[in-house]
Formats: sequence, structure tokens, C-alpha cells
Amino acid sequence: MSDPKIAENSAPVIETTITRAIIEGFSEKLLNHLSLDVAIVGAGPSALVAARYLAKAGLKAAIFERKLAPGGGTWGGGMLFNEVVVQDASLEILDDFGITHKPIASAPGYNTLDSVEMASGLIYGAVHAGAKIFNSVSVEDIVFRDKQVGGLVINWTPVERLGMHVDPLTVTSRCVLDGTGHPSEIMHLAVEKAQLKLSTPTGGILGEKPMWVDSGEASTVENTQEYYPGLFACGMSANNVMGGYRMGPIFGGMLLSGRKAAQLICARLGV
Ligand code: 48F
Repeated sequence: MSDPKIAENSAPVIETTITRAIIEGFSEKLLNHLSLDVAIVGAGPSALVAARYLAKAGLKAAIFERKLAPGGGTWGGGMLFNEVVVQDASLEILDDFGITHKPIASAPGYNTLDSVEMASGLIYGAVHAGAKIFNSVSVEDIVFRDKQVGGLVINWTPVERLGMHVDPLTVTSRCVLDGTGHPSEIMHLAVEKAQLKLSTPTGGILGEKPMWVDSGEASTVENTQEYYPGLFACGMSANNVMGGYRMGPIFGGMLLSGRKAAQLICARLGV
């Protein structure tokens, strides 16, 4: 039985203080991001770069990432050897994030870096610039109104994974950026569920081709576009939509794609 004297005198105990602080802090964060300039799906390298530059441009941007750890395919380097390669053209982006790199002596124009430093540096750089990341949140649908894509339908990843019958919530946004990587999940929802015609030769998703590093690196940047009013794609998602080649653990194209996505969205929103 509880001691009535203790109960009468008690200031909030630390256990309650911690719990209250977490609930209030998270609620405030989510409430502040229910209406966004840019809702980004997936926290891979291209989306993290986009998020930093969007936030630096003064736009309210948030990333919704299915996994507990943001970073997408960055962490594992190539076949779990935790190093990646980037081209000189993307070094200014790494420098802006404060991520270190070193030239490959035998291959002028190419550099290596630690994939763990890259993942953690990209995450910190996006958040520190003012973008928010909501992790363990899966995007299961888009909001479509007034003939444009206008937000995301979200739910907790454990709800999705366990197949629980729990209705989702929504965030609205002026633009949506699909950074979901190889599966282009948001583009699939747009084509198959919303029956939208994308600005591709068929109106649909052309599908990723096999490995061809140079071509894939260039096309990842070229294919970073607005594919439907309010709906953009970056990184491997863009390449999959437009039928580009894959490129493996070289990441310059991803970084440049993220920066291009931010520039296109800024132009679209008149920033
Ligand atoms: O695939 P991913 O790292 O995106 P990216 O920026 O980079 C691709 C490279 O990592 C690599 C490559 C480079 O040569 O080929 O693959 O294109 O990250 C995509 C993120 O999106 C999340 C997923 O968990 C991953 O972290 N994601 C995918 N679908 C959803 C999602 C969804 N429906 N809701 C929330 N997050």
C-alpha cells in the first residue's frame, strides 16, 4: 500500500518528469510539422542532402523514415566493407556537411570515405540545418487534392510490420519528395493507387536497369525531377522511375541528386 504522507508531499518524481518531457517534446515536434513545405519520404543519402538544403533555404521540411536508424543504404558501404566512393564533383557537398574524404591515388577524380562517418554526418547536417526526421514512421499513402500531390499518410512502422488494423494519420505539404530508394514506393502509390500519369515516356515507372556505374551516376542526377505536380523523386527512386542503370557503392550521384531536388523544389515554391 502507498504511504499517504509521501503521496501528499510529493513533487513530480523523476520517472514522471522524464515521461512527461518525452511526450510533450515529441508532440510539440509533430504538431509543428503537420503542415509542411516539403514532406520527404526516406532518409537515404539523397533525401538527407535535399533536407539540409531545403531547410537552409528557409523551408519547413521533414523526413519520414521507416527504419529506426536514418541513413538508408549508406551505412553498409559495399558488401558491408564500410567504405564508399565519391567523385570530385560531389566533394563540395561533403565539405559543407563537414564529412572527411581522401583521394584514391590510383584513380584521379575519385575519393573514398568512411560510410559510418558519411551516414552520421548526413543525418546531423540535415537535422542541424533545421529539417526534422521522424524515424520508425512508414508512409503508406499520399494525399491527393486539387489535382496535386499534397501530403503523406503515415503510420508507425511496427503497426505496418505487425499488420495491425490501425488507421493512419496525415501530414499535408506543398511538395512531396520520394527518396525511398530502389523501390520508388511513393511513385508506385501515385501510379497504381492514385492512377496518376507521371512525366515519363509511358506515364508509368520504367524500372531500374542493371549495373553500369558511369551511366547510373549521371542519370541519377538527370532523373531527379518533378514527375507530377507537387511530386518529386531523387536518388535511386528517380533512377528507377526513369529506367536508369544502378551503380552500387559510389555515392556522388546521390549527393548531387539531393542538392538538385532541393534546387528544383525551391524554384517550384518560389524560394
Ligand atoms: O535507398 P536509400 O539509401 O536512398 P537513396 O538516397 O540512396 C541509394 C543508396 O543508398 C544505394 C545506392 C547508391 O549507389 O544504390 O542504394 O536513393 O534509402 C531509402 C530510405 O527510404 C526508406 C528506407 O527505409 C530507406 O532508409 N523508405 C522506403 N520506403 C519508405 C521509406 C516508406 N514507405 N516510408 C518511409 N520510409
